[in-house]
Amino acid sequence: MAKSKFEYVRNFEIDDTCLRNCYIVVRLDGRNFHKFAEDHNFLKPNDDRALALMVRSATSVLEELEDINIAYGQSDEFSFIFKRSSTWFRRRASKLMTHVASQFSSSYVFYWGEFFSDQPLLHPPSFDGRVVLYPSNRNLRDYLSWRQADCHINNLYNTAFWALVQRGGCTTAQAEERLKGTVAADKNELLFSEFNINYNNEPSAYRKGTTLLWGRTDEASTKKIKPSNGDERQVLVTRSRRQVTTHHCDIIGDQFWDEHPDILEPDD
Ligand code: DGT
Ligand code: MG
Ligand code: MG
Ligand code: MG
Ligand code: MG
Repeated sequence: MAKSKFEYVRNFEIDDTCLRNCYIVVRLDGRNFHKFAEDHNFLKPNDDRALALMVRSATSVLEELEDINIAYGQSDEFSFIFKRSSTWFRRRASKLMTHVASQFSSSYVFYWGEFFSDQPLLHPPSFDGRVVLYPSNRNLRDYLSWRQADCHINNLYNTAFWALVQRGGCTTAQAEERLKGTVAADKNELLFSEFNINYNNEPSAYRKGTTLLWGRTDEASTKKIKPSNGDERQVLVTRSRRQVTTHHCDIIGDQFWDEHPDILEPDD
């Protein structure tokens, strides 16, 4: 087929193939969610509806796209890790990133009403995306540890901050002043001695964020069969189905990785 004289413009497209053997991480982050949370009356510091909607949207990304072995989310962000051996979309970074971002954003809107039944969606949310490549299992684990440590630091701060404001009668400026220069142990102590809150008993979803993995569940159903030499009868059949599973556990230590040896592919 003859090419048009315009065909040459294709050559302006740049190659953004992700380096082979690397894990491809796509991290999304809600745009201006400070304001989005205010506008939609998110509870402080953690809104269960908002967290569940993030997890539902991320689940849709795992279900609809290929080759994502694990995802981790907290606050208004989610990281999706493509297998290092993935060849989906010829590993083109822009394709992977935009598919993740648009599947996530449309799911966030699509499922909004399931989680916020009394709160209308007032304006369209959006999520930025970036692609980062990690060449070794250690680097990937350190990346996920970094995000989970961030979750812990922010949540401990926010828990202490909002306890001071909501229960301690502080203004936000006073709460900020009280927490200035404190380390984790100080915040734990403050929560315990002033508000009788044992931080370790706070919901693990808040403290640890959410990890999504693929698991299998057995689904039972009944099926009618009719043997040639007998009467029709019902039998119970179980089918194993791949399903996204949700975890709020530590992913920094070795235990999680020992328990889930299939997530990582060996370093060469
Ligand atoms: P960005 O990402 O630069 O466009 O700006 P933001 O405002 O999204 O900032 P970011 O991503 O650093 O911080 C996340 C914001 O989302 C933070 O201001 C608090 C808000 N947020 C996330 N989850 C919750 C929640 O469960 N409850 C409330 N009240 N706010 C939340
Ligand atoms: Mg930000
Ligand atoms: Mg944000
Ligand atoms: Mg954020
Ligand atoms: Mg097309």
